[in-house]
Amino acid sequence: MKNQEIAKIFYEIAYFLEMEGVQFKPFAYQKAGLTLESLERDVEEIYKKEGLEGLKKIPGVGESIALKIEEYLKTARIRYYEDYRKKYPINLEELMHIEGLGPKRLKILYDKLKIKNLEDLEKSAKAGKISPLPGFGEKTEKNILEAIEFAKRSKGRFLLGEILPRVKEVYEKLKSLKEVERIDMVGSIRRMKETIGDVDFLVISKNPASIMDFFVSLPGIIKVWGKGNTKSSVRLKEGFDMDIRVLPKDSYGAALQYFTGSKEHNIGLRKIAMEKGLKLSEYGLFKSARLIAGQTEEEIYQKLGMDWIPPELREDRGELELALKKRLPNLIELKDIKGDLHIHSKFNGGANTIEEIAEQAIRLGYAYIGIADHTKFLKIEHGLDEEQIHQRNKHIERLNERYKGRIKILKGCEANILPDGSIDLDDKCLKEQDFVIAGVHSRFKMTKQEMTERIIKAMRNPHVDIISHPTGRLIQKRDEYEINLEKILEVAKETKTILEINSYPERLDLNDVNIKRAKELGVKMVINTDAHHIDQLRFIEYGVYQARRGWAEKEDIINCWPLKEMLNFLKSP
Ligand code: DGT
Ligand code: CA
Ligand code: CA
Repeated sequence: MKNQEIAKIFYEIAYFLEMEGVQFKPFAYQKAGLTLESLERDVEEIYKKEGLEGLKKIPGVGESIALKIEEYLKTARIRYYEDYRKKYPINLEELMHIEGLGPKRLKILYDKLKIKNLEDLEKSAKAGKISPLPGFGEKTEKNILEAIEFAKRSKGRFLLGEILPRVKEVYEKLKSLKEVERIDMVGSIRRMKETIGDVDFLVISKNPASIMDFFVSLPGIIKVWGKGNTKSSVRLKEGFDMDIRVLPKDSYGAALQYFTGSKEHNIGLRKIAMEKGLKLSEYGLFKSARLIAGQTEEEIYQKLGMDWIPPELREDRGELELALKKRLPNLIELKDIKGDLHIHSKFNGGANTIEEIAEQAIRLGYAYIGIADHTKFLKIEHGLDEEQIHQRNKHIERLNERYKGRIKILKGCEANILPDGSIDLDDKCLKEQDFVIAGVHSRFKMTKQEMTERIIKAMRNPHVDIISHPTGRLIQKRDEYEINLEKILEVAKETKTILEINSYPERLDLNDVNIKRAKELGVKMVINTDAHHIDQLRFIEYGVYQARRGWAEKEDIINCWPLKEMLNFLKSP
């Protein structure tokens, strides 16, 4: 599927246009990129079936963008883009993700210092050549160096949400082969870790050679690291590696257990086996030299006197002890989600109308949705003021008449927690909402004490129900803000403030460890998508995986509850 490749090009075109200070056009390319990136249908299929007209029906795709998609599908390049790349021969992929370096600044760095990549950037910053440039200064130079460190640390790992759809595609292709008796994803991708180093597959097959041939010739492979009789390893053009192993049926369960990991979990499990006088390896569970379990994972855990452990829990964070006592949590599942409370509509610059969002939510089987538009302080996101919110609410009330019995639309907002902890809307407006989400969207670099007090003050505001993306981290881009999370959890419990598990692939905030801690303290959470486009409503699965990794059960997550129960909790002081 070429959707992601084209989306990436559009984002880069938008970036080049912004470097040159072009108005409006960058937004159009960004929007097209966003749409393509989250589109479930394959653009190539659309084009094959419906031609240029079909492309133009994709929201956000007009004539000129459709022509560029066509050009790419036909020639594997887009001349408009190639021209920009010649004009600015810089490694955008490396540089555009450096926090604090926008397109305007990147252009200055290229024009004045010929900075083309991360290495150039680091050299110049270390030599103090950046601070004297107009609009930069010493503080910016220092921030750039910090951001470079961050980029280096996270190199070589990929966001789960970025690669999972692609990996599932490969999985389905392999699964459809008649020679494949069984196939599983293992390793970190089975544990649904937020970032993935490489992707691992296990297969049962009577004809391993044909599987190896098929695997190394999958479309999109740019390098074959190794091809053996039962094991191969490749790199995809998206940049990540995939390993595959074909295994005998008798030890498949043992291999499944071993290669799922984590390494820490496996070490703990082997220790338990040893204490029982048994030996566990990737080939099976043995008593002396006799194999006593190996075909399935379940029988291995069972012969060790334990319950089977869901892969998301296998991080050696206490799951082994609980499995021995047969007291593992009853983890939430995707099907438990009854609604999504953090959706941006067209009112604040999102891509879709509330009607479109409601229709999509009905398709997902939701009982309720919450429209949580940005509010006025956030000008770049077209935040709404009190009057606009009031008008929107009247619109939602009319829609609720129309959708009665099908879905309930809740009136909400994602308001801003200002640096002093106050909220950027008046009380009358806040009172008018079914629920109020509040989040930090500015001044990220405060001291730990200041930031903690800022968020606590918002939680103590009687109108605030939910704190969005509570730690503010962006995976591989920005660390969490300095906060005393333990203190925030305490106050959340006391004030019955709900903390969000934001499902956006680069947020996943709260993360697994923090979710587990929140649960221990009895803090309630909500899994939201923060969707700006209806196709992003499917991100909810990533939030659910993260919640499972944090041991969450239905009672911990308010949007697993029926509407009435959830509203009661929101309304309680
Ligand atoms: P990743 O790829 O970095 O996201 O993480 P994993 O967990 O997928 O790690 P990977 O691909 O190196 O190995 C897959 C699994 O194989 C890993 O989760 C556990 C198992 N494994 C690999 N190497 C070792 C090892 O040295 N000791 C043990 N006990 N298990 C290992
Ligand atoms: Ca792996
Ligand atoms: Ca591997």
